Amino acid sequence: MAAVPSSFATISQAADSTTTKFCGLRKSLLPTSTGNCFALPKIKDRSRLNMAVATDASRFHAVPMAPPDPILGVSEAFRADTSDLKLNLGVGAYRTEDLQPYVLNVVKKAEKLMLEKGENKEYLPIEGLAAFNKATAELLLGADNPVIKEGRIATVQGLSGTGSLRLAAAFIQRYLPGVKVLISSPTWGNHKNILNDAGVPWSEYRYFDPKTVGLDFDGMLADMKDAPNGSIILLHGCAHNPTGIDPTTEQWDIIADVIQEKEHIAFFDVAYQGFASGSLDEDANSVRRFAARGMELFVAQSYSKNLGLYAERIGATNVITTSPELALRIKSQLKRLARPMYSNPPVHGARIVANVVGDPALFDEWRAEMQLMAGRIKQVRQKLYDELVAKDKSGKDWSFILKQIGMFSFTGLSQSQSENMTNKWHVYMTKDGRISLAGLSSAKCGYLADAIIDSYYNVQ
Ligand code: KET
Repeated sequence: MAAVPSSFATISQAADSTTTKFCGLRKSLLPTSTGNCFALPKIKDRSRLNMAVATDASRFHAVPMAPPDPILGVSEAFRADTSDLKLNLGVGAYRTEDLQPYVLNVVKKAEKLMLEKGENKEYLPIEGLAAFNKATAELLLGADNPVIKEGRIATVQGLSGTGSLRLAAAFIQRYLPGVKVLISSPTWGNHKNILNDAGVPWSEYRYFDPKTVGLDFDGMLADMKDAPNGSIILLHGCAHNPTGIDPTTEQWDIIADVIQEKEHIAFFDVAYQGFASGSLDEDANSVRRFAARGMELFVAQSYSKNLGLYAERIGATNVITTSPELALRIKSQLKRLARPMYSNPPVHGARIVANVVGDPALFDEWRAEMQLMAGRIKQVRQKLYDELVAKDKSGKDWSFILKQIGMFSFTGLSQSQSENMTNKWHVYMTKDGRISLAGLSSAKCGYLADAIIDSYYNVQ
């Protein structure tokens, strides 16, 4: 393949010592630095300090109460509700038909194997478990992908999807400073927090068209074309959260054309591989098409949903680039960013993934369980639609529910209507009108349809 100029061409290999240089830099930037980042104010300021202590019992008196998280806060409110009717459709977490949390059989088998092997609990390397990193890149791209064969990918185990996005954002902040990340409107709410906390500027591109309850493809392309050349475009690899609307294969190709023309970099968030179509391969189609063009990519992966490893915090940051030598440099810098943040990642989830993906029998079993989970969600999606159509005599078209894919349905309910769902019907959901179908059972579809119809027609 012809050598393509890389956006990361100026990155140097990280030295062994990871902190000295930046520590020195930070110290010199601190106006009151005494050589210690958390130094107390100088002596002349102490009287002010004592007065403050005398009038306010705590040095933290000015700390305001943070609002509850728009997604995880919903689960907190759900736990506090004592009604028998309550239904948690807030967080995207898979439940069984009995609305119980689900540990995949294949995960239990992998854990049994791990226990039998009696593996130790020593630190992992900064980049994580080698077997996991190999398995995760192969799951993403396919084991035969030239990107893997040519060693043009830097993979670092991350703290699930969120931590992997955060590490990529830290890399962008350091090596592409000032470059804007464009995020879809709407998107998963935490994208904004992650970019804000990493000091990465962002703006939005049009994505959802409420009139068609579909993709605003023209608006999306126009906004990507209007962005400064060399911007970063954050895309949901599949099962867009919260809308459940993905581009078609043809649309993905046109998106890739625009990104290449504009010399943008695509940044894929892959949190639902397997949950859109039920097939792990099909759901990697977008990323694989982009990679086949020789494009440089960021990809953050998560195993929270597809292996049900929510609490294990297992995922990966991948950077696909133009040469193996550059991939090594990028990996060295990802490690350098990870070391002072969390040092090295946890081992348990990494071993589960490595065992499942690395063993053909377990892998097949996983695929079957994945299809089972995706299938159950499709069933309740259909049942909810049927109930809405049967109960709503107005003739409103509810078919958008069937067109959406993945764990969620974006109902179109407004904030006050969503609040009615919770306050009157004990249905817990996010205020943007999103419901997690993964938390719904067939038995509850009729009740949910009643709640939606009441909220839609009786609340402004
Ligand atoms: N990306 C997207 C698009 C996403 O929806 C989530 C989680 C993540 C990344 C991160 O998941 P992690 O567990 O860090 O691997 N979304 C669900 C949970 C959450 O908000 O944390 C949700 O939207 O309900």
